[in-house]
This record gives sequence, structure tokens and C-alpha cells, in this order.
Amino acid sequence: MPAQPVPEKFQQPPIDELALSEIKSAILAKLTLAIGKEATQATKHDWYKAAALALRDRIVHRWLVSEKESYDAGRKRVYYLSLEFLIGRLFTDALNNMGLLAQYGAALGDLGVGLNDLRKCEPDAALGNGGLGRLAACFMESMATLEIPAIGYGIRYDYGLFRQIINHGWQQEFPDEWLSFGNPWELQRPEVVYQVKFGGSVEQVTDPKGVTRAVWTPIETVQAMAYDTPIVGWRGEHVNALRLWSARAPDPMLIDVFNTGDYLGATAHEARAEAICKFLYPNDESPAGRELRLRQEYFFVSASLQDLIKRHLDSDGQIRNLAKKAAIQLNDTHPSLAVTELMRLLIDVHHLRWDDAWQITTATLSYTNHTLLPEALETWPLDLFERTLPRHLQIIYRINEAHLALAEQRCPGDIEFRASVSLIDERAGRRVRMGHLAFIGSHRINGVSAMHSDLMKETVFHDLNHLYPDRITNKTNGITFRRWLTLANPGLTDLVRSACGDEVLDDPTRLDRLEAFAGDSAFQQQFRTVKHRNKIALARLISERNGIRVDPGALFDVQIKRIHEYKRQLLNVLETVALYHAIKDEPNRDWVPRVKIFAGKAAASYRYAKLIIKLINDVAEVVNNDASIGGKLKVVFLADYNVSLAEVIIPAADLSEQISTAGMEASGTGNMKLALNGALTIGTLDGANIEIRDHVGAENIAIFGMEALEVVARRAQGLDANDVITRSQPLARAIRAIDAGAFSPDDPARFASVAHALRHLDHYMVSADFDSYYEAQRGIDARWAAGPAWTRAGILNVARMAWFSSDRTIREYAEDIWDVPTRHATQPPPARLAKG
Ligand code: 26W
Repeated sequence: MPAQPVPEKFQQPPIDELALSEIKSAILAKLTLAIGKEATQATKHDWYKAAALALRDRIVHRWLVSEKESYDAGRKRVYYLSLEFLIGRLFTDALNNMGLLAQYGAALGDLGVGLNDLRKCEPDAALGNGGLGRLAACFMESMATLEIPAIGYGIRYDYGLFRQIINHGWQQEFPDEWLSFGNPWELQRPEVVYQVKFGGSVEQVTDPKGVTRAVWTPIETVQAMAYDTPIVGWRGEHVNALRLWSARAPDPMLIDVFNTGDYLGATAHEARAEAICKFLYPNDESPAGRELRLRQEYFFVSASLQDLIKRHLDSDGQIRNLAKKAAIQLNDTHPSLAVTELMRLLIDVHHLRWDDAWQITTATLSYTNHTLLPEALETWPLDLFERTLPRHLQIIYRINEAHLALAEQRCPGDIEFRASVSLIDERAGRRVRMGHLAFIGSHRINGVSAMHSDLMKETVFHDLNHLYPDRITNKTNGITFRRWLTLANPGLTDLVRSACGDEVLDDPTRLDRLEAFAGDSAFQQQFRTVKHRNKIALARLISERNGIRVDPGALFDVQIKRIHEYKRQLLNVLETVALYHAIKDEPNRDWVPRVKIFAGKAAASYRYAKLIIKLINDVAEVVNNDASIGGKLKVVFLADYNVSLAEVIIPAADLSEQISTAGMEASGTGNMKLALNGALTIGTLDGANIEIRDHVGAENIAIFGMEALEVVARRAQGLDANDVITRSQPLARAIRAIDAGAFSPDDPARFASVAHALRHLDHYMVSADFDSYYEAQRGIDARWAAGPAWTRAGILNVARMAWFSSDRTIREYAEDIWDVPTRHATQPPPARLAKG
């Protein structure tokens, strides 16, 4: 079947000279008037800023129109509360969605600068740790695309996720100074300021009418100032705001203290206030439990709720209508103080009765859970909580009273049940359970993959689900195809457009038209050519950054994500070592050449994860320099993994490693990005891998390893792995080599703890799953060697990934949780395309 010609109505309009000259003058005007430079003196960075500012002007026009339309129509709004937004770069993303990529490329070319060079001047906005933060960024783009009036609320951290440097194989952390050259996307809103209060005491006061009220007298005030970043949807029809709060002291300097000569003391309170937005907590999966984190959480929740209530009252006038006009989504438990803060605002400030306030609160809020790992569920020590937020603790007690009464009704006399559903954990020192708070205060609670949502009902929220049945629902994650296909992989995008028609840009379900080409040898060849070009680009980057030469013809085997025991980078390294041994034993066999590519950050305090990074690098050192294996195996650890690096690695991947211990990865989204770009997945039946298998077909994914229930059963028998190690010669040998210092001759005992864990403390089932994984990898070798069948499977992966678009996910949230309308999927693209 020949590729279909692009229908005329979808063809990019020819570049219009008038539009081009308008763009050029706009950029030159910014360069002169906003940057203060002549074209002849401007650095690349100046040009980038001028181009971004010129683009922002156009976006802001659309934004104002979007705002006015939503406001005039009195539309319900979505407020997405998240402590993390892992956005990456915005320049080409915004250009692409505005339909201006080609025009800007041409305009900048005429001005003597390259679009691609400018693109690289933009630092990544890395205001997130990993999956949860990136999901929030994809959701912001999809909400704008689906024309849902929405605001993302978060914190404008001065420093984002740390910059990772690999020094002699070890991770080192450095501050991420993403704002040092300014940020052309944001608009500071000095007039949008709220007071956020902390500490002090609460009194019960009875007014002349005999009504008793709580009066909170705080002892500290911090100001929250808004910075807005416009987020433009696909086709530029709708623009939403990401509103990030920056903290400052109301009085920058205590002049009387200053006058006594105590200069530091005069600004100490300022430093304390500003600390709130200084940095993103770098913990992934384990909560910090520190006062500063609690202050961050309350700071952004309080500012956001004050802001959205003000907006609601400005447009609607009736606080009682809040739930009809606002849907607030809590991204994990981090913003779950919203339950108590909304109650406080409704009761103490807007004078509603408790029951009415509670009804509005639960109808407005909903909560997404992103992990079942017990160590990641946030709880706060009661004394810290009381010291920081005394009025909120009172509210929690009152919520708990009614809640425990209901528990008693449901399970009379069952003390254990009551203890398990209580908002206060009484076991190890009294603590407030934030997951419980978010659950009780929400009308919907969702997991992020089918399996994860099921496990929520069976594990952490078992008893709460019994008490409030029908609240838990599933919303399988998705990714924005605009960033992860169209922009990251233009070669594949062109091929997809030629096969599926340009409608695919608006409606990913059209990807299914690729099915017809999956077996077509000419199309397969084009598909391989695209992948090969992407691999050449990655090989170049690897050579520049790591000084390692890799063959673009080899199988690129990719594991890119946070470094964590449950994600099992260690399993991948073990297989690497076993494969290395096998190649050494028989160097003349026709081994499939492989490049093992790793990237990811370990939490600064997570020592074992940092040791795994060192192990990867030590194994790389030995393997890459062993001439006897004839370059059949290479190992690469790319430092400082971020969104921009992912955009280079993902289009070049042949194999996607999604090998978490079954039952532990809530969903995964990297798995979706890699499959969408034509990589085959090797993975466990965990998170969204299961749904990916259901969509791409079991024959187009390599599943291995224990299932979640088997993991639970094996753990119950103990963590010793001696049984599997004695049965597996390659595993035993790999562990022995690591233990004996074969990869760490300078410090032979360096990995003794790793070998010990593999033998005796196999909580993550690395040893237990090894054989199954090794065998699946050899199956991958065989498929790769078979050629066309591999390509076919890759094409079918692309063809069948449409469902994993975050547009689909957001549409489900809109219908089942938020009750807001969305623009329809197959609606033809508006005529306004590319006019700017
Ligand atoms: C406070 C410390 C902290 C920070 C972040 C604890 C826990 C987290 C998150 C829950 C970690 C996270 O990013 N979870 C990931 O969320 C993704 C989006 O839903 C899922 O795809 C991943 O499977 C899940 O690990």
C-alpha cells in the first residue's frame, strides 16, 4: 500500500512573506527594546530571549482572548495543584503549537541565527523530580489543547532539581541555576499577592449573637507573589496559565533591628520566608518529613486557594457555587492540606456552616495517588503540625470525629478498623496521615494505571474504600504526543504523516492506519532509516559527552528514569555483566551488538542508589575497554538526565527497559514515550506495561518475571535468594565478579553490600527474576537478528499507542471527575492555523 498523499487542507501553508517580515521586525524590536542590544552585538542567548519574547506577545494575545471567553461564559475551571511541574524547554513546544515553527525557522535564518542553536540556549525548567512532575506538564499541555479553562498552581523554585555530574563514576549534585539568565516566559504579577500565615494559637470566641468561632492568631506571615507562564495548546486556540508562587517577607527589613547594628538579624525573617521557594525537594518516593517541606506545602496551597476563591467570587459572586465552578485536582498528597485550608477559608473567612463547607470541599476536591510504596506516603508528626498550623489541626480533629463515627457505624466495635482509617496514626508517635486526609476530603480518588488503581483498593486504601465505596477510580496516565512524537522525532512524524494523513496530528487514533504498512518492506526501510538517523544523533552526543564511540548499527538498549531499587537498574547491570561474561567466553559467536544506555538521578540522600550509579560506571569502564569482546557490548551512563536529554534518547531507542518489581511502579510514562517512538518494551507485568501489552499485542512486547502476587508470596517466604542463585550459573558468576572487585580493582570491597543484598536481602526480586530476564533478553537478540520482524513490531507499537495520549487521559478526568466539557477529538483543525 503506497503512502497516502497529504490532503491539501492539512498541508502547511507556504511561508507568507508578510508574516515573515512581521516576525523579523518583532524579534528585532525585542532585541533592541527589551534586551538593549544591536543585532551585531547580540549573543545567541540575546537572540533566544528576543525570539521568545516576540513569541510570548502572540501567545499573550490568545491568552487574553481565552480568559475573556471562559470568564464571559462563566465556565467551570480546573485547578491543578502540584508541587512539581517538570516542563523542560518551552520555545519549540510553543512555536509548534502556535503553528509557527517553520516561519520562525525561516525568520531567524534570515536574521542569521539558527533556530536549533537558539533552542539550546533555553535552560530546562526542571521543577520536578520525575514521573509525577512530568505528568503534570503533559496534563497542562493537554488541558490547553482540549480547551479546558485551567490553571496549574505550584511553586516557583529558585533552584530546580539538582544538576548531576558524574565524577569518577560517582554522582555529585550541583545547584540548578535555571533563572540566572532570566526567564522570558513568565510574567511577574506584583499585584497578585496573598498573605500566608503560620504558627500562633487558636481561641474560641463567642460573638454577640452567641455563635462560637475559632479565631486563629498566627505569629508569622509570608507573602506569596504570582508568576504566570502561558501554556499554549495544540493549534494555538486556547492558552492557560501555570501560576507559580514566589515567597517573600512582608517587611523586607526590620529597620529598628537594623538601626541597632544587627544587620543579619534585621533580615533573618526574610531569609526564613524566602527559604520556602528556594529549592525543590529532591526526594523521590520518600517524603522529607521536614518543617520546610510542610511550609512549602501550606504556602502554595493557601495562596492557590485564596486566589481561586477570589477569582470565583469576582466572576460568580456566590461562594456556595464554588463546586459548580471549580474542580481542584490534588497531584499526590503534597497539596492535601487543601482539604483543611478550604474548610478554614469557607468557615472562618466566608462564615459557612461546617456541613455546607464540608459538602463544598468534597465536591470540589479530588486526589491522584502516584505510589503505593509505604515509605512514600506522607505523614506529619503531630507536634510539628500543631506548631505550624494549629487551626488546621483542629479542623483535622473535627473531620476525624465525624469520619470515625461513620467507621463505627459501618463496623461497630471494630477498633482495628477505626485505627486503620483514622486521620491520626497512633502507632509510631502520633502522626497526621496526609493520604487519608486527601482521600476523605475528595469525591474521587484515582490511581494512574489499571493495576495500580486495583492495588489501591486492596492495599493502602483497603479500609477507606470499604467505608467510602465507589470513590476510587482509575485514570491511566498518558503523554503529550506533541512533545514526545512531533517535536522530539520529526523524522518519524513525517513518516507517520505520509502514511496516516495529517489528520493524525489532531487525532492520534489515526495512527492505526500505520498497521497497513507494518509488513511493507519499503515502509519498513523508511522506518529503519528514521531510527538510524536518530541513533546517529545520539551516538554523536554520547561521543561528545562521554568520549565513548558506539555503533549506530548496534541495538540501543535504554533505561532512563530515576535511579531506585524498585526500578531495578541493578537487574539490568547484572544482565550486562552476565552478557559480558558470555561474550568473553565465546568471542567468535555472532553476538548481537548492544549499547546499554542508562540515565537518571538518584536522590542526594539515597546512598544505595548512588552506589548503583557507581556500579554502572565501573562496569562501563571495564566492558568498554576490553578489546577481547570486539565492541559487541558498550555501556554508557549519560549524566544529568532531564527532559531535553530524554528528547534525544527516546527517538533513538530500540529497546525500552521497564523492569520494575511487579506491583511497585504505579504506572510509568517513559514506557509510553519509548513505545510511541517505535522501541520494543522488555518489561514486567507492572503499572501501565500491562495496558501497553493489551494495546500493542503480547507478541510485540517482551514480558518476563514474577507477577505482583507472586512477589508478595515469595517475600512472605523470606528474602534469601540462595535457591535461585544455585540454580543459575550466569547469575552466580555475575554476583561473584561484582563481589570480588572485578569492576572495582581500586577498591575490591566497594560492591560487597550489593552482592550481599543480591544473595540474602532480595526484597526487589533482582536475583529471583534474573533468569527470566536473561532469557527474555536473549529472545530480544533473536528477534533483532531476524530483521524485518523486529521492524514490524516497532511499527505496530507506534500504530497502537494512540490510547496513551494524555488528551485521552484528560478527557477521562474531565468527564468522570471534573465534570467539564472538552473540545472534541476529531473536530477539524481551526482555520486559524499558522496565521499567528
Ligand atoms: C515528597 C517526596 C516524594 C516526591 C515524589 C514522594 C513521592 C513522589 C512521587 C509519588 C513519585 C513519582 O513521581 N511517582 C510516579 O508518578 C508517575 C506519574 O503518575 C508514575 O508514572 C510513576 O510510576 C510513579 O512512580
